[in-house]
Formats: sequence, structure tokens, C-alpha cells
Amino acid sequence: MLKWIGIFVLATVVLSGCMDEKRSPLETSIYNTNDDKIGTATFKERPEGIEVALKVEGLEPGPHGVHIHEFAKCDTPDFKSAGNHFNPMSKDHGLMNSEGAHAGDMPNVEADGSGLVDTELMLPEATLKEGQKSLLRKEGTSIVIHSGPDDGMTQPAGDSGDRIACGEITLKADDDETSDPTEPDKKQE
Ligand SMILES: [Cu+2]
Ligand SMILES: [Zn+2]
Repeated sequence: MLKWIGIFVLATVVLSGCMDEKRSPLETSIYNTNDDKIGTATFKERPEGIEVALKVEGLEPGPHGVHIHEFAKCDTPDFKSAGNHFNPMSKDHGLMNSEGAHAGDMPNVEADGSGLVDTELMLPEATLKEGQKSLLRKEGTSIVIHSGPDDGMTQPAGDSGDRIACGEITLKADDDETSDPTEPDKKQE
């Protein structure tokens, strides 16, 4: 009997170990409104929160709002399917807001003269592990880039304009990685 418990415990440890590895780092592909892949976001669990390495090209030069949104659903052309900002603690929007911020709020990113963003951001109120503040809770969440800057104040989303790029943050993301980007219409389901 003890032997079986031992094997069970060992198997559980090994399996959960694999799971954590799969959850962090987690890379997602980011698509524009034409459904073309324009970059990636890589999420890493850190003691102080989640570190987000964002690499995107083809944006308008200048500042852009970027947030975690509540659903892992990036449907073109407007990405409305991603829902509102990720907000498990029911706060108001805005990093400058005394009643804020959403757990999914992040500082603006700046696209350089060639439209490139290559930067690191932090999500201090979120985790990749299980729980209420997890980016992977339920089906997951998404990262959305906006046409303009987030003013850090205006409800509900900082007046940051249209949603111009979106990446689904989900443990199912691997499926997208293997599909051929030159055949975007070939969907198996
Ligand atoms: Cu947003
Ligand atoms: Zn927000």
C-alpha cells in the first residue's frame, strides 16, 4: 500500500513539475487586424509578478496602450471578443488612478520610427499559476495593443483608441504555433 502511495506522490510531483514548466515561460503570438502575425509576447513568472517581453513590428510610430484583456479570444477585425481589461480585483482602470488599477493595466509602449516595439513590462498583480489572479484561469486571457496611448485615468480603458493587435494567452497556444501561417484559412474544426 505504502509503495503505491509513493508512486502516486512521485507521479503527481513529476506531472505538476511539467505543468509549471509549460506555464512559464509562456510565449504567445500577436496578430494584427488582418490576422497577420506581427510579433510575440513572452510571459515569465517572477517573485514580483509576471515579466512580459513584448516584441512587435509594423505599428504606427509613437506610444500605444497595451493591456491584458479578460478573454482568450482575438477575433478580427476589432478584437472586441477579448472583452474588457483583466480585472480580478474589481478595481478601476488606470495606473494613474487612485482607485486603480486593473491587474491587466500596463504602461504605454513606444514604437520607434520603424514601427518596432521591443520592451519588457511587469504585471505585479498577476500570476501564471492557478488562482483568481491567473492569466491562465478558465480558458485564459489576451494581450491587446491599441492605436493610441492609454491616459492612465479615463474609464474604462484609458481612451486608448482601437484595438490594433491581439494575442491569446492560453495553454492551447501551442496549436497555433504548429499551423502554417501561409495558410490562415485552413482551420481544422
Ligand atoms: Cu486594451
Ligand atoms: Zn484597465
